[in-house]
Amino acid sequence: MHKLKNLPYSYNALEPYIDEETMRIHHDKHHQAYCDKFNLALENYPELRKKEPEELLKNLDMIPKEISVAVKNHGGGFVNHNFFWNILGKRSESGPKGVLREEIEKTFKNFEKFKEEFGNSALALFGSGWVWLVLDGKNLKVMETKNQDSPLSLGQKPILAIDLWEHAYYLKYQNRRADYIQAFWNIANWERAEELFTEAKK
Ligand code: MN3
Repeated sequence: MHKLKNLPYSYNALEPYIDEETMRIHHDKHHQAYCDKFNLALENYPELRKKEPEELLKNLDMIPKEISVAVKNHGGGFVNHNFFWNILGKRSESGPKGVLREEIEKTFKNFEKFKEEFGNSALALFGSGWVWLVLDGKNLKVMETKNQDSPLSLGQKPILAIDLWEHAYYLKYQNRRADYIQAFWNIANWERAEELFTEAKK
């Protein structure tokens, strides 16, 4: 059985950018539901249960047909949110400092241009989904995924992500998605992103 981990910080740690109630519902209800339904899908597949959820998402074509949609949706939701909690938290207004900064400047010209592309993509996403900064082979790029699809299923290595399901922001921001995206820059954990980038480059 996969278990839901506690948040790596308190529920109110991201205030005022993400409110405590949103974090409680998002983690304890939504994320828990993905976890439960993912476990349910794997109930009769002890071999698959032993594997890391990320491995299953990287190899969706190997998953038995009768559970592949459930693994994609609920396994995706489980893994995406594990990623998301850890890429939030530590406030670093100036953005990344090390090798990731250099690579962002190389790819997007400068940090502000990167924020613009990521933000525009997040604003434009239609329906529910995510926007990511990923390492695609040797290059950084901004991409979106629909629903709970994981970039891992497309061979991409995630560095940063924003959850654009309404459950991630609606209590505080209602229809003002742009304000939520703006707030995100105050709580993006660039130290973690640097670590992920360094790891992904290996
Ligand atoms: Mn969510």
